[in-house]
Amino acid sequence: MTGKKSAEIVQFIKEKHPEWKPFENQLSSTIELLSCFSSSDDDFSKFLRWQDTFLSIINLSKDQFKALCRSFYNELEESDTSKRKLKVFLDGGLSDYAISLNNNQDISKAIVEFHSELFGEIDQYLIAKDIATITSDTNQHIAFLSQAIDAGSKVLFNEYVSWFQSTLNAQEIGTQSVIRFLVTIRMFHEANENALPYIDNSILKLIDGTDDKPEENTAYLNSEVSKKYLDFLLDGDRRGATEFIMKLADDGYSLKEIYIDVFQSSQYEIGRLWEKNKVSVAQEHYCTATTQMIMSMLYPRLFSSKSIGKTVIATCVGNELHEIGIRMISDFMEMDGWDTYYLGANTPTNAIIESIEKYNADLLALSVTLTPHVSNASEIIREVKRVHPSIKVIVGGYPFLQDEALWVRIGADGLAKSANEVNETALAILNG
Ligand code: B12
Repeated sequence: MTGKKSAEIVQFIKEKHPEWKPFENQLSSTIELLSCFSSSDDDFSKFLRWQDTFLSIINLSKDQFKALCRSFYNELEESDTSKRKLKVFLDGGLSDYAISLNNNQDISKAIVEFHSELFGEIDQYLIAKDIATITSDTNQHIAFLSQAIDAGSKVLFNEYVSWFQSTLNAQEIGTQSVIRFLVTIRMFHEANENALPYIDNSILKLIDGTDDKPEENTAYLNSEVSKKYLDFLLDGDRRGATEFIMKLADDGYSLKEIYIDVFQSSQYEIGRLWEKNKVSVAQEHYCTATTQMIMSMLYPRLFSSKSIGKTVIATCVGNELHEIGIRMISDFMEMDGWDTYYLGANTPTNAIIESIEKYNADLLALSVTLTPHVSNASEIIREVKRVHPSIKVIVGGYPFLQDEALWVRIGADGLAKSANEVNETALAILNG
């Protein structure tokens, strides 16, 4: 806030004000946050309205904070604009800012309005995007973050924040925008004691820089064939991609290898490139559609000759559109001798229950990719087990790869992290 870098300010305080030494940790956070919020002239007065929130985040009392600001004040030149701002604060120009809203739609709308009012002029993210995009982004953020809280998962909460950070950073928008967003949403959750630890933990991680994502990760493409396949896709060469895979299959690559080493790894890589703003939505759709088409062409090759006499129903939950994972699960189980009924995406709970009855299923396989759909999985499991107490449920998908204890909390009987593991885990579940 004084124009100095935060490390210099901390050093300055430590030298001139030894009384602040015990608060060394909070000092860095304080400075970071202050510089985050007060980088324009009129912003500081806005910041004052919600300093309580901020103080609780850094675990400093109001009196301690005022004393800290007074230390600053005495050291500042008259010409420094921060001096004027600090005077407003030290003179007690504070007001409470309490907002109570009930439904998610209204909360998202209010968050966007308030966030824009606070930071509209200084925040790169708010400057770069139009209001419709910000509103739809905020809806998504709220859906993911509130569901992570409902699922009791700090891992998923932090994972989503880190994903948001990574997508913004890829567009040359700094992490401060994420911190500002979290501080804004925190204000809307002040009465929600359940939510605060998640938000605070995440803000502090971002401030400390402990949540930085590794710069480049190309580990998803771990073989020459997967690299070659992805090149075909990114070049828009569907025919080349198809011929390449058919030749692999003819040359003796097993379907399981093709599915995991080529299709899955290239899908993960496309997701990473999309997150890093290196491929467009259209490219991602093209790659996914091509892979799904080739999977259908391979389908006639995958039936197993011997049945193990077990039946599985495989489906996505809720509005989940990510269906390749569960399709692979179903195909692997088919190859391992299961009778499979693949219901795909968007299947209502009563249709799942009817299918269990109709096909006399032993196992239900549920796939979730997006965190907001974790609660759908948990509801389906509860309902299905109420109607069919003996049915076993195996789950998998992105949130379960992040938070390895999640499957237990939602009442599933087991988790498989990839199609390679599913047969063994599923049989272990059925054998109790
Ligand atoms: C393709 C894709 C899409 C396609 C899906 C099309 C389709 N027909 O499936 C479309 C375009 C619809 C899409 C949309 C969105 N997507 Co998308 N998508 C992807 C992408 C690139 C690939 C998914 C995939 O095919 N994976 C390959 C399969 C084989 O892997 P898998 O699902 O993990 O499955 C394996 C295991 O998890 C496990 N498994 C999975 N299910 C199950 C079930 C059981 C029972 C078991 C035992 C095991 C198991 O076994 C599988 C096989 O080994 C991922 C990137 C990624 N890392 O996955 C992003 C990704 C999942 N998408 C993402 C996002 C944000 C979205 C959108 C919200 C974007 C938006 N703002 O519109 C929407 C949401 C749409 C919706 N309502 O569902 C993010 C999620 C980020 C997060 N933090 O949660 C990801 C990670 C991309 C990224 N890196 O940013 N997406």
